[in-house]
Amino acid sequence: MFCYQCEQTFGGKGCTKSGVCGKIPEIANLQDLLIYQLKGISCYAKPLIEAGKNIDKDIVKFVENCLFTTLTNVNFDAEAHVRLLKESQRIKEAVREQAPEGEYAQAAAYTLSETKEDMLKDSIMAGIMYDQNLDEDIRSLRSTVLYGLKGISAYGHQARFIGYQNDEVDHMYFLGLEATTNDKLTLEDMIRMTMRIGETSVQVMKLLDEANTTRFQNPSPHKVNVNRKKGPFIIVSGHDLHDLEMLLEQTKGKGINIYTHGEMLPSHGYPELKKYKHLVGNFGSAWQNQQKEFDGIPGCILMTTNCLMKPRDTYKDRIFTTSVVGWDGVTHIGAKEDGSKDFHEVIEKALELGGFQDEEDKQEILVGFGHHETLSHAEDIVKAVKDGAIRHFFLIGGCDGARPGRSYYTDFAQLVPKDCVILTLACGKYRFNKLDFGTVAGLPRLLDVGQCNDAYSAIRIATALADVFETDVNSLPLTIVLSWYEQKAVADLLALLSLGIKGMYLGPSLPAFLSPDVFQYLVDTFNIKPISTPEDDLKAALKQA
Ligand code: SF4
Ligand code: SF3
Repeated sequence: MFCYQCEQTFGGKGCTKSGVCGKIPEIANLQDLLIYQLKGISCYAKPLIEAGKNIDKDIVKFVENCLFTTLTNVNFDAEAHVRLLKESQRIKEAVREQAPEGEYAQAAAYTLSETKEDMLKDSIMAGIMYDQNLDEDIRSLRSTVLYGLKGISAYGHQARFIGYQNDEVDHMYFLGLEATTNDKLTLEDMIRMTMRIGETSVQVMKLLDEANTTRFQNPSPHKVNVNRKKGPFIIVSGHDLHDLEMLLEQTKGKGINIYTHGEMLPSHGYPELKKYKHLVGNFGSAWQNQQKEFDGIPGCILMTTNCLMKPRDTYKDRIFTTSVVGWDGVTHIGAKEDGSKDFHEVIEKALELGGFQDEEDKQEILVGFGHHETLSHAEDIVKAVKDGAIRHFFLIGGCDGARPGRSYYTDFAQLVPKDCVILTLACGKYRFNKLDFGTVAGLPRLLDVGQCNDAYSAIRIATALADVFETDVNSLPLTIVLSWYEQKAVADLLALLSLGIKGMYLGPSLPAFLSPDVFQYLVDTFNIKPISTPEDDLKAALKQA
């Protein structure tokens, strides 16, 4: 196996023996072959799209689901991959029938083997490093495009689940995947494609924002209890608000408390979710602490998306997966034909386990500062900046992870001067969101904008403020400090770059899939800066302002 798609990749270079995430070679190799199949499908789909034809939405959905399945910490179930591989062959043949005659890449011509053993043998040619002669910058950009698409697929999947889709985003899955197997494309072509992936990432986040704010209304400030309450409970993790909504409906009046976990925290801000009185709080801290925090708890956990870690035996019988998430031996709750889900197994188990017997004192944190809420204070914010009460804004956001270098983000947030506002989003916020930052100019100093896809909200906030100040985003007193871990952060980063945002700090380490030349291109074009120390970076950011 060879995988270098996430930040915790072994030795900062690549996982070759087994994934640091727990992905065994069998899964990694099946994922390589699945991506290879998607590339094959895309080779046939591209001329159809170019001829103005629409690709069947079931095929789009399949490709989107497969991409999402291979995202870090999502699916570790070999049989689930074999099922998807078999389906991929059927789909490839169907698209091939419609495609014009012509010369297609090897991935298009390949016929899937019958057995898992043979698939694993075939997977060698689908590996990232298989073509030893491939230019390292092309390999790097192909990987960047693929990982950006994986991130986009996660957001696209969530939006589609509640009935929102966008043809341009849908087409980009195929056009992007085809580009990663097209030997005719030059470095410049691939750079252009990388920026198109960034633009698509903006589009899909906008779509998801529209989907979430239409269905669940615009988030508004809400205090969330982060300590436990007495009684049976279910913890809902991941990003999918609709899964949470279905579970809240099905647990109504059953005496079960629902807690959010990880990236589900911002759901407390949405009026159509916070109206459920049994949505009582947020459990635990960042995803990488789940094995310790879920250990033997007297309740259930539902994983709707990433990040899933290897479940310990002490809770393997009470953790459930849904959607594209999976782990061999863990009960999976599938969707019915109409998209609805029946969570009775989770509910019964939670009641049987009995829940917490004691209650902790309340401790609350504040969420709900999406673009709508934050911009409702625009006038006050602008006045505070003009009066000098607010000196600078820092957006400290992105993924969390287990590496010790990530204390940088906690230290940075704590060092931010009292006359500056901190905006945050995604799960990296767990590094500091339980600290008390107080207020500035009547506003909380720490504003939780939402999940990683709410990078779109941050963009809306920044562009609206830039308009008021009659300037551009790069001239605002704003510094973006990104932490990355998995491929949604890659999509977010590309989105920001495609909008021309410069001078971002990126850490805790640089992506292994960026070749030195590609990284240099990003430095030269976008002035990307690898993080150094919180003290130095903060000083530089405030000096520049
Ligand atoms: Fe390694 Fe990350 Fe790939 Fe897992 S997802 S195998 S940790 S690079
Ligand atoms: Fe976190 Fe896994 Fe990326 Fe939506 S939950 S951000 S790491």
